[in-house]
Amino acid sequence: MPEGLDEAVVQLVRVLRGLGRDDLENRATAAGARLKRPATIVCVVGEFKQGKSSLVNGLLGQQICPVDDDLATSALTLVRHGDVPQVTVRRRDDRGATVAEKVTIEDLRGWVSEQGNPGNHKQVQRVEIAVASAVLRQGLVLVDSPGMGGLGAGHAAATLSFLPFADGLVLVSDASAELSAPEVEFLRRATELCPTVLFALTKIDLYPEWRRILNLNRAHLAVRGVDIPIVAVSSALRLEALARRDRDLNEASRFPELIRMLADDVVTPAKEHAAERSAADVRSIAALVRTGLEEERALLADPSRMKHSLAQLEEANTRLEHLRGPGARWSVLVGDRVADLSNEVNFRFRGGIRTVQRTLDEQVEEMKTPTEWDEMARTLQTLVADHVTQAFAAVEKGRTAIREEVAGLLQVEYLNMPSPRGSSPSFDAAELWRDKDLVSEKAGRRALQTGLTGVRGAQSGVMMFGMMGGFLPAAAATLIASNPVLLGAGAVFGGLQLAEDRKRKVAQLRQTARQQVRQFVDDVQFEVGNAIGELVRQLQRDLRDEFTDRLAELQRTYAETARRAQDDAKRTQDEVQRRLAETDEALVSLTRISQLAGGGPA
Ligand SMILES: Nc1nc2c(ncn2[C@@H]2O[C@H](COP(=O)(O)OP(=O)(O)OP(=O)(O)O)[C@@H](O)[C@H]2O)c(=O)[nH]1
Ligand SMILES: [Mg+2]
Repeated sequence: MPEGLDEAVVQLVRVLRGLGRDDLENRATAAGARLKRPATIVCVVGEFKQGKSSLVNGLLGQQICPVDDDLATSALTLVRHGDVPQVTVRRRDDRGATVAEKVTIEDLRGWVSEQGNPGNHKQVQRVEIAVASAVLRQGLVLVDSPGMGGLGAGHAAATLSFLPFADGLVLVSDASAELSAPEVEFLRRATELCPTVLFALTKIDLYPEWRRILNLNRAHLAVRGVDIPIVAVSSALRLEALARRDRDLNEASRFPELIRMLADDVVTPAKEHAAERSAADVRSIAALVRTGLEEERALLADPSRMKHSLAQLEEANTRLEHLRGPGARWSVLVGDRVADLSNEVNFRFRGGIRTVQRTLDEQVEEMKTPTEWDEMARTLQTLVADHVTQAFAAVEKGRTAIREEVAGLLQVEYLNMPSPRGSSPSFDAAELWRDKDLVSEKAGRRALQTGLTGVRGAQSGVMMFGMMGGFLPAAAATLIASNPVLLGAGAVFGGLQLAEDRKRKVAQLRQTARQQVRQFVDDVQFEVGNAIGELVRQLQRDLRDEFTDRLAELQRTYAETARRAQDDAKRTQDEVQRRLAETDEALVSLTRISQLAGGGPA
């Protein structure tokens, strides 16, 4: 991160205020805010009762998430920093619409726990909590998730499907036993989807043999080639230590080590990423106002060019007016590309799901006893979740590609525009769209292996997650994990009476299984199809807004330069000298700002 970035933002805002550019000032301020608190999403996942919620509480240093010996967490819970504590429950109402309700922290149990909300009959999709906490202050957002036990694969698959959009993952498993094969497999897949994966061995105060378990786990992971940081912690000791303000006990809880790991491996890289984006914003804004000021300065020094220059500015303005209109080529391009993307993603997704269905139908033909169903349901869940992930990842990849293409087109159109001072415009319009390829090294490296490059591109984790979180738990997690179809052989075939005729029984069994598969696949296609449609529409709006805003900034720069030049023409000689000094001073500031923001000398 360029060291003087904070200072660059402050100075830039000052220059912009002097110029009365509130539009750019807002963008610069946003860049500054992003710098202070980039949002970093860390998901805490694991089998039932391993101590996930306790670990989140340990990190927060307070009892926020409900903890219980019995089933506790039943909904995804996002905890972010907020000076005023607040809890928002997002759920579906009776008519299926998503509603957000404010509740108190004391009432939380009634919403996110199995006890207070059995079988999730309140249809909670997600809960968002704001609390004041030191670990969150840097922009960390912790996500507590329901246990993925029992028929684990479904939930695991659903969790994996939103991992490309998280910055970090902590898998929690307690020291009572070694990691199970599914846990190891989950970790292996997670490392392909998420830039930072940690393993936390919990409850070490409870199991004196935890070191042995730790070593066994290390060996299991090594065998599968999973190379991730491991930390052993005790949430019980942590809370005790904080209550007693006992430093040694806090060390013994090993939470300081976990917090350090999160800071070094998740928060710092995310911060660097955010800083790069902010720096790019700062440089592009500085370059834009510099163009206007240089033009004004040139006219102050040589008023004879005024007429020609004003004509050029006017013409550029008219062209930009057209570029901002709905008929502009880039705007049509956005529409076309987004439509193509939507078709392609839907086509692939449907194709993929059809293949899954065929595979399952074949397996059903071989099925002889209800017990085989559990394994098949797991396969079904995993394969479907894979396709869901791929579909969303493809949309995100598409977003990056379209954005680049539009930026390229606009750059060409811009270069064809008349310039007040010569044959081609004097500044690099591409700078305006510069922040495209900012996939951080580490994220890029891992994501590459699964072809997910670009997914995390210009979007921040929280934005993505907000988007995904809005419907993924509904469309994928709920569907994939708790669909009645997949609740196991007992639930599905419980009604199947032992028939005298074994042949008839097997036929009936297969018939039921086929129906279940079809029903599930139809539901997923419907829900996910809708979600993709929604996402794509949003994407189109975002792209249009972004480019329209940039064009508006450019247009305003030209318009104001023309206006200022006309005002300057009426000045006395003294005033001209003063204005020259002012513009020179502003130009010097801008050079300094660009340098502080990591740009070379202007
Ligand atoms: N002694 C001890 N007990 C712990 C520790 N962490 C969790 N527990 C206990 O383990 C039980 C489960 O803890 P939770 O934090 O609710 O576990 P969870 O993984 O969130 O559970 P679900 O959300 O239901 O899957 C509770 O009784 C906790 O008190 C620990 O570090 N030490
Ligand atoms: Mg829990």
